[in-house]
Amino acid sequence: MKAINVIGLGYIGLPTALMFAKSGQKVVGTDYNKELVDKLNRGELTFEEEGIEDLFQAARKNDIEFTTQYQKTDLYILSVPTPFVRSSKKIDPVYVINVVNNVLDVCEKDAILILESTVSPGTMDNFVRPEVEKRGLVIGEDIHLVHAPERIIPGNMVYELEYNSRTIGADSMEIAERVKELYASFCKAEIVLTDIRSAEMSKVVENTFRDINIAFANELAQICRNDNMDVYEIIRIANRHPRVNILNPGPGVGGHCISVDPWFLVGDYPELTSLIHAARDINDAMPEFVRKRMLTIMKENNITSLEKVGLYGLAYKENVDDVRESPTLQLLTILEENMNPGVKVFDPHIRRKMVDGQCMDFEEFMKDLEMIVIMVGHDHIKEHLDRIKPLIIFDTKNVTGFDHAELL
Ligand code: SAJ
Repeated sequence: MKAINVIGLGYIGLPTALMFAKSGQKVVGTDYNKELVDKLNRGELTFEEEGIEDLFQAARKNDIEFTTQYQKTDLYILSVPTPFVRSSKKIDPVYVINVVNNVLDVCEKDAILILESTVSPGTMDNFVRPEVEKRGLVIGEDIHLVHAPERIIPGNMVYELEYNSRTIGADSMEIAERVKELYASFCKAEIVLTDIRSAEMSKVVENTFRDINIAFANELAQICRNDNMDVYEIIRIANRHPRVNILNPGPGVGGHCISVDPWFLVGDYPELTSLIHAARDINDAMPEFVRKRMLTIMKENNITSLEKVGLYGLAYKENVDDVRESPTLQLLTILEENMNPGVKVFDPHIRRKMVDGQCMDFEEFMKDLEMIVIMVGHDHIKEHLDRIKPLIIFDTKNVTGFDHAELL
């Protein structure tokens, strides 16, 4: 059996590689980060995720190895970062282009190259096909291009790998069917076949849909705050309507997906994306809304120094150890710009020191604290409600249920 070479062993590539190995495929995981590869080869995981330990053990019992080298084989899965350029809002395809070229250097004739990373619609046509054609290779004969965007949510990735429906975009149905069969080795849900552009667009649309809906909840929170209405009560009631399902307001939208992907559409279609752009702006402005609200609550309670205030949560959302685009980091940046740092920070899932004022221990964080701002609703804080009850609480995630807690 030939190996599947999974390129990029991050939040998506690693669980995907493990799932293929668990299901009996021969897998080689490649990453340019030697430290990460060495760690995986020692049997150590690189991030926290529900169920990933068991998956790792099951995969290691089968045929999987980790290396910095690309393999000569006939099947590649690419899962690399796809950031956006802040000034233009367009995708920066540099990682995709690099790994595609590294694959083209070694792959067998007739190999299938599956791109799992989320990309702006048109990336395959505009950036990947030219790299292949530059080499005189014929797409559909020498190499086959496929886009199979991932859909798994951090916090529930292992379950969703098996039970989420998937999309396979390919130039020919024959290749799409072959790739479908491959993913069906572990994916128990429907696998939909389409063309590459539709697969690219539908993935970006899914995350944009969620961003817009979160923005709606965040805008409602601001309207309600302005006139002293309870946004949570209003959403709870509105959601009893059979066709209404409003999401939860929060301190901002973090992570590397929802806060990034809608920009691809804004960057490529600036004249056609006023709603999408407005939603991004609303969500991006939430850390500033939290800062102002935090200062108001401090004033009302005669707290004069930020040193008596603690931000709980650095991760971008509950029960993960990923801080990319985290609302807390955004809030800290604004606090620094306003020349008033000194605030304490704690996150039980972040075990490396990342910011000034960060406590590595909950007790140290709680010492002399007068006010806590809950930025992330980790299970940990729900288990320590008695400890924080005596404090002034600003609960941006509405997780405490205390009458005296201030909400967004
Ligand atoms: N958030 C809110 N209110 C909500 C829901 C979320 O403020 O009601 C915030 C979260 O706190 C977080 C951010 O939004 O800061 C994003 O969190 P998320 O849980 O909504 O999504 P991600 O970014 O972890 O994962 C998303 C998922 N996409 C969709 O649900 C459409 C996931 O399925 C994708 O695979 C993933 O993006 C991805 O990799 O693209």
